[in-house]
Amino acid sequence: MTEQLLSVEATDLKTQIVDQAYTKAQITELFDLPFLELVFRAQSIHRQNFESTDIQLSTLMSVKTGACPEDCSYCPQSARYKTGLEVEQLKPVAEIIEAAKVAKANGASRFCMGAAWRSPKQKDIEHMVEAIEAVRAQGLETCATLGMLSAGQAADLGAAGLDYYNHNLDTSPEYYPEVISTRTYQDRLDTLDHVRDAGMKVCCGGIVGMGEGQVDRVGLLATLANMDPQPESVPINNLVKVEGTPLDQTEELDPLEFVRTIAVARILMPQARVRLSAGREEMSDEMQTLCFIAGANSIFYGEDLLTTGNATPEHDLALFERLKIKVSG
Ligand code: SAM
Ligand code: DTB
Ligand code: SF4
Repeated sequence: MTEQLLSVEATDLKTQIVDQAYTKAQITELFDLPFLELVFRAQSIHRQNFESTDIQLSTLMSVKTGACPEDCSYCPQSARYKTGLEVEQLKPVAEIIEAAKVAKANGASRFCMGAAWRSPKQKDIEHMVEAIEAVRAQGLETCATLGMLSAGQAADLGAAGLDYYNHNLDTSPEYYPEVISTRTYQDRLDTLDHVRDAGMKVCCGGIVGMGEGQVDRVGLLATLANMDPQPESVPINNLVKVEGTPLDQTEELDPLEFVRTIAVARILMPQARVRLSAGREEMSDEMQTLCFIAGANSIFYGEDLLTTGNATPEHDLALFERLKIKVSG
């Protein structure tokens, strides 16, 4: 009897462990569902976890622009590509505070500061600590994306009250070397571990439309969904093609495949804010609406992303009005 009980328990335990890890086969099955079935499932899960009409707004600010030593082949800020970008030094804290005030007045709940660094230096961390404290004092959630972090740097940012750290995996482990050679996938996972250990929330997602296969979108989402805990915030970027970058001639991804990626992300990470991120400027209102139906419930809000344009706030507010979407605090 006890033996039987033990074996049942052991089986249960095994089932639990297996259940926790999403396999790539399971995720591929989701991608392969009829579109309407996939979107229905995503919307159902979305409603179990969020107000169906709620959207969260994050505003980006590039606090240090261009001249980055990394070779990310999608990025206009890499010093290796001639993109005509104007390099800008680290912005003074006062300027960051002013931008945060404007973001808050315009309705954003989170302010995300991005810097074109491989990893910050100690003096950069000290500067960002001051900026984070000041932005928080404005009543905004704070997020930063500053490149790779050591455990100590993550601890300093966490102690300053940084709510979220954004560090994207960008694509699957297999496709990654096609896109970036100057830092490894494992480097990224290590930074994400440091962010978690420092008690901050994780903002981690990727880019689609970089010429990857569906297998790579599956691989990216598998890696994200199998993190324990899962990221609280998952930006899904559609590649913004910038002249001079190696990816500027990449073939457009089928827009419905982009929507599928959002839907699968929502199903796999039911409690995450799935952010419809870069690429919105080129999307129709109807395409964005499909993404919201598929479970996206956050956007980057503001005139610009980091160095490229974004859908305008006026346009976004008009779309929310048409859709009767409510901005959450
Ligand atoms: N330098 C830091 C880093 O890479 O960790 C932080 C800033 S970096 C610009 C933040 C993220 O923006 C990248 O990881 C990438 O996912 C996204 N990104 C950059 N250029 C993009 C583009 N052209 N289209 C879409 N997403 C892009
Ligand atoms: C993220 O996933 N996308 C944002 C933010 N995190 C930092 C950046 C998008 C950048 C798009 C290209 C640019 O404007 O430079
Ligand atoms: Fe540098 Fe970040 Fe751009 Fe890569 S994505 S080139 S690390 S700014």
